[in-house]
Amino acid sequence: MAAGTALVYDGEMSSHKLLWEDPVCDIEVPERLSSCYDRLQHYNLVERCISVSAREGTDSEIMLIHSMDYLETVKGTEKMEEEELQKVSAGYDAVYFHPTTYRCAKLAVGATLQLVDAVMSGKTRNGMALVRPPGHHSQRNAANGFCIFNNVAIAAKYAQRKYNLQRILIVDWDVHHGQGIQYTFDDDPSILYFSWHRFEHQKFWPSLRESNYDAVGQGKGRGFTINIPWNQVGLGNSDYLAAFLHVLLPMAFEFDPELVLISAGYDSGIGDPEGQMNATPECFSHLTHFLMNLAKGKLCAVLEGGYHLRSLSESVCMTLKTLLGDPLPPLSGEMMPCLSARESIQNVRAAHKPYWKCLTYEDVTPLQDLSTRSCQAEEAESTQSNAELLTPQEVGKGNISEVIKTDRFLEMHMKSIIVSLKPPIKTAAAVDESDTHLLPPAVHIPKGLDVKEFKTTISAFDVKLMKEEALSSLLNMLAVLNKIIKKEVINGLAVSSTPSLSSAIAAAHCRKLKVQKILCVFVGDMDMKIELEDGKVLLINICAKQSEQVNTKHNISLNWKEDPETNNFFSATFGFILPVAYSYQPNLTIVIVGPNQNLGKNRISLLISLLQGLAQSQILALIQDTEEKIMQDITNILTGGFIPNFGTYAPDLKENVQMIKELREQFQQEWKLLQCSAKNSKDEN
Ligand code: X5A
Ligand code: ZN
Repeated sequence: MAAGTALVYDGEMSSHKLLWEDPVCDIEVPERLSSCYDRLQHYNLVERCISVSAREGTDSEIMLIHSMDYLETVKGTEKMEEEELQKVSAGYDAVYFHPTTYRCAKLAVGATLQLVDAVMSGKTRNGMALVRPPGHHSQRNAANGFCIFNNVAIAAKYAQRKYNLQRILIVDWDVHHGQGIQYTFDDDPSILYFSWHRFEHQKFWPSLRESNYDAVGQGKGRGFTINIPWNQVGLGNSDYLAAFLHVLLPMAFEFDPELVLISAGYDSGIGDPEGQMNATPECFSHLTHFLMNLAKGKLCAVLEGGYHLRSLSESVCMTLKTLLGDPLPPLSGEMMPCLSARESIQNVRAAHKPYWKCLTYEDVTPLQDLSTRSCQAEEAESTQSNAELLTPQEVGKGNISEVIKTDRFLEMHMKSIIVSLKPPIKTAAAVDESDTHLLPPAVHIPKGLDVKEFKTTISAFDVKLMKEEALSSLLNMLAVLNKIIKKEVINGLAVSSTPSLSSAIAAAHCRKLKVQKILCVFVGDMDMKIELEDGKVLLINICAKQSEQVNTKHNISLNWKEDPETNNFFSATFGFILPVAYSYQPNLTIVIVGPNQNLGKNRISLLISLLQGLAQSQILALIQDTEEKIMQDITNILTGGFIPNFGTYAPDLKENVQMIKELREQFQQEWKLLQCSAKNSKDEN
């Protein structure tokens, strides 16, 4: 199993710089690269990565995407004087050349390919390449938008040829449309290209008709280009999250890529003068974390844009930290996608319905862009202003004083979100003596707690009737839970003969230790004994049996019908469980796996893996002792293993999708990330 994270960097790529005055290009500066690297060093992330050297991309590699003529043109700039350079530059849209541009552009290509090789050869599981000049706008015959050679497009072609890959996903989270990548793979169904971008009804650069949601690809490639046009500035964490949950992830899991490439531009982050968006650095942790569950974790992030140096470098750090497997900071801000973002999401879903099974049973009707109110205005209404702390909405505008404001905001923000020291041990377990051999050696097995210490927690329950064995396993579980709450470990698992009672005791114990919000996910048919009265618990129950209980905001049952043909659970996971969980923002997650669970180990593994994005990755997995066969899979996920393949894709059953749709409608006022369209919102009621 491949492990480790590659970092490809070469300071020489800082030599490419603008020699004359040009207000369009002057934001693409050498410090973009060095400030990222400095920040990585500041967080001691460089030393935790496997360093991979850059190299020059070869002519034939560059010609996987670009014409020989264009390559010769770029080559020719190496010997030019400033005046000539300026002339060549003027022949393209938003581009500058420097005598070292050709060398740097070759290094950017080669660095990207070195990263692909590290990941595809199994030297590392994933990695990031910090490169300049960026690539995603450049085209067969043209430089464009600061981009000379299309690093990511070349990498995709290279990976297809060298490793015989059938399916590659490219996620372009840069705030600009990577039209160069789109043109390259427009009719190619083997590359799924996803891009979101500032669009503003085609007013924003590059102002192309083909950046809109109805550009879905051509010929055989129809459906394999996904564009989310953002028609307003000021979008942020919850809008991006909604786009992932309701658009990209269902399609990406259906596509089932063998490799994920990220065109990782950070001009979609807060404070960026180009993007004018509000996503805070930890948002990129979450986006990265989602994508790490595809392609057995094979993921290459390649730098594109990003022009606010502090925002860029903090976001790069959060991306790399996540690739390294660190727990994720909670996503900040109110989890409520704005109307304009929901319109875009609805339109993309409608445009793609003919091409994706995951959308078959969703009713998505296209809609014209109706919204006129700004997102800032909308958010200002609902966000309480806080005199001490600046909110992202207040700082993300982009002029000089705003740049400094963003610096100050990020200074405070990063201090508050960076999870204090990472515990040396990731996972603790409470299992029977006879099962310890099933656990990897890195898993810590703490000593059970003394019963007296837990008298008050336990006294409310009938533990006196318990066999000694059951009681001691309960105390072992509480020892694991204690370690999670005290942050001595990140997560834990416990085997129990009475998981339902154990979970109730665990929840009671959490409350005693002042854990504010607990997310409990039950998988399997069990009685629920958890106290729900005080709203400190949100319970999601995934069961086969129809329960007669009436759903409430904090107690929701999903009656999931099993279908032997259907090896998936994606509509429930992305369409309901994660939106609710992210809206709730728990401090701790408990997953209880009981008998008759009708999901199977892959789907439970994926669910647990995704839930690690919440509650600073603090999860307790409680497994019924009759279900021990799943213990190793869950341990694998908790200790940082990757998600196995799902096998052939089959869409979720119509009745299951229907049920999810109804639940979404029922709860989208409470749990707002469930909203994936412009209707059913407060705006129209
Ligand atoms: C890579 C990138 C942006 C070009 C903007 C030109 N390019 N106005 O972010
Ligand atoms: Zn960009």
